[in-house]
Amino acid sequence: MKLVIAIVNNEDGAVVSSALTKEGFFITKLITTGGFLMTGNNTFLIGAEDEAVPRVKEIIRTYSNTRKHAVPSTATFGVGLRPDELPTDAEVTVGGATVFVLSIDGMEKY
Ligand code: 2BA
Repeated sequence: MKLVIAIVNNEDGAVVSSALTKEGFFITKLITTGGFLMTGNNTFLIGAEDEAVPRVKEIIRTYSNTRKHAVPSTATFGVGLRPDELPTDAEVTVGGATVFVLSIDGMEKY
C-alpha cells in the first residue's frame, strides 16, 4: 500500500481530482501554498494499492501542465535575496506536478 502525495497547480486541481475520482480512486484535496512563490496549489493525498500507483501517476502527469511564473518579491526568502536585489524579469517554471510516493503499513477506516 502506498500514499501518493501530489502537489498540483491550482489551475489543474479540478481536472486532476475529477480524472482520479472518475477512475475510482479515493482522494483528499488540500488547499496549500507553495513556499517559494507563496501562491496557491492543491495537494492530493491518495491511498492506493501498489499496482495502482503507475496509473495514479499517469493521470496526474496527463492533466498537470507546466507554466512559467514571474517571481514576486515575496519569493526572496527562497533565493536568499533582498527584494531590491531580485531581478524584475525573474521567472520560474512551475510543474507539472511534484509527486511523492510513500510506503505505508496500511490503511484503516472505522
Ligand atoms: P513553490 O514553492 O511556490 O515553487 C514554485 C516554483 O518555484 C518551483 O516549481 C520551482 O520552479 C521554483 N522554486 C521553488 N523553490 C525554489 C528555490 N528555493 N530556488 C529557486 N527556485 C525555486 P516546482 O518545482 O514545479 O514546484 C511547485 C510546487 O511544488 C512548489 O511551489 C511547492 O509547493 C511544491 N514542491 C516542489 N518541490 C518540493 C519539495 N521538494 N518538497 C515540498 N514541496 C515541493
